[in-house]
Amino acid sequence: MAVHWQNMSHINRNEGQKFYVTTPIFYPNAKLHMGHAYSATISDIFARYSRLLGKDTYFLTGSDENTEKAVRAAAGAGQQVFPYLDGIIGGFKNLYKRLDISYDQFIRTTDKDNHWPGVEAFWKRMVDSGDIEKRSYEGLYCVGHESFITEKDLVDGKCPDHRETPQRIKEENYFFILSRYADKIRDIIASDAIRIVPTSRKNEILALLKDGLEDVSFSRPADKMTLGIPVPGDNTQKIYVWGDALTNYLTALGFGRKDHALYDRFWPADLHVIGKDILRFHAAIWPGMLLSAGLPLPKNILVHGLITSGGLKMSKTLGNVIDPVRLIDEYGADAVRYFVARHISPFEDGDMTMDSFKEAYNAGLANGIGNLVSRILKLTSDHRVSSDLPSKEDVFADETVQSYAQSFDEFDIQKACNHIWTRIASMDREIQETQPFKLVKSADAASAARGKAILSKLYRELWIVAVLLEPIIPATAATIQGLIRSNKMPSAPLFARK
Ligand code: ME8
Repeated sequence: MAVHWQNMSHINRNEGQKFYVTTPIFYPNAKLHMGHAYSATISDIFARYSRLLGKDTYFLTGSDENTEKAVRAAAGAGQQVFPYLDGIIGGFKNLYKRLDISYDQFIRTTDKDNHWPGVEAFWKRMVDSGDIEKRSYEGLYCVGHESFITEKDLVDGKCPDHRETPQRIKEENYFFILSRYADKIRDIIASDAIRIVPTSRKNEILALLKDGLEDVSFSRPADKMTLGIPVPGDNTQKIYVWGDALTNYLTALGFGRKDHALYDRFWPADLHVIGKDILRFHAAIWPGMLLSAGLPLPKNILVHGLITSGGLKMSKTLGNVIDPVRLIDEYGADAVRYFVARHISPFEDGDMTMDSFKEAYNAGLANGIGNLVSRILKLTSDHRVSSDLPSKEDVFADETVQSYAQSFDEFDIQKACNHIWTRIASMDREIQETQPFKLVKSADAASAARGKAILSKLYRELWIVAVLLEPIIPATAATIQGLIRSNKMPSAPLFARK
């Protein structure tokens, strides 16, 4: 592979640039499954990529706790709400640690010091804009959705997602007059002022916006909500889930608090990573809220698909829920990260079974990068061949790396992985075809020199791969970089064959 080193440094060009990436804040009514781990992992990959480019990076995740789901789950577990929440959040953080999720902050919406002031300040801004109105409301309430749903959403009288009959509720609510912003939101999305990726999701939301938007209930009577933030100036009402939850992206940065240095440094978000199930909330309600509050809009929303297992939605009753911790125990964090990055499309639904996981692990890791590292470093260490190693800046200035960088610009992690594994395959092929292991032993000096030159080139090529792997499989990338620097083959295979 031809390598053209240029003086211009991609990394230096990114100095002074910032990148703020968020995951959804997950409900703490059960432990996280593979789907949540997917969102967290791809968000982490974007954060690590941005750091690799030298950008000032902030990565936020958290939990959406002011919900009756959590209260019911605590009761089901025979626990008090707050100890229950602490236990569940401990589990979230444990998974993140095990998966090498390099978040900068974990925001909890029950955090009165860090979250509540910002929600209150945000609410007041919407009130000042005249966009909050108290109304008497009668509707069908789906507990699973934590929202009112319409007759036309129902299938056989039940919510099709939660298979529960909704409750008919009549109550006073504060409404957010979202309908006012429908035209503006449509323009914002059509013009990519907020870029929604992939385009199919952008079109989906544009189609929805064609008919305008309905106003949304943003509070509920305080006596019907165990948890939640009282409406400023009216403690008979509490701010209701989406009005509270979406604001986390700002409150975590100090919005509405005295210390808002992070807000000044990082807002607007560069990337909200979400699943397709919460597209409407992020692409319609959230921009509407920000317009009402007069705050800058996020730049990109990546809407990923849902992970199924054996073609079916993961569900406890079907017994096909994949527990990421179990996978990490058996295969290691990097194997899980590799699988979701390379074998699940970030733009569509993807399937995953224990069998497909094992097959991918053996092909891409054990026989792929793991084998290649042993092969090359065995030869370079035996024959004392090395090469100058390009700095990370120079790696990104290499024109052959541009398609990797471009894939990241398109949020296409899968394509970025394919770039790396194409390089791995072509190095394998080069070894096969040129047989440097024979050449270096040749009595003919010219042949031996040619063998060494090939090994030296492979050594440097392997270094480039190890740099490009950093966001995807960070622990393995660091191990490979260490082995290359000391020119040693691994004492045991990086990924034992299963
Ligand atoms: O919706 N495949 O929380 P939630 C891929 N609290 N991703 C999946 C998935 C699957 N099978 N299942 C879940 C909420 N996810 C709100 C969010 S944000 C201000 C508030 C991921 O716990 C995916 O990111 O139900 C989805 O959007 C999210 O978990 C829903 O998490």
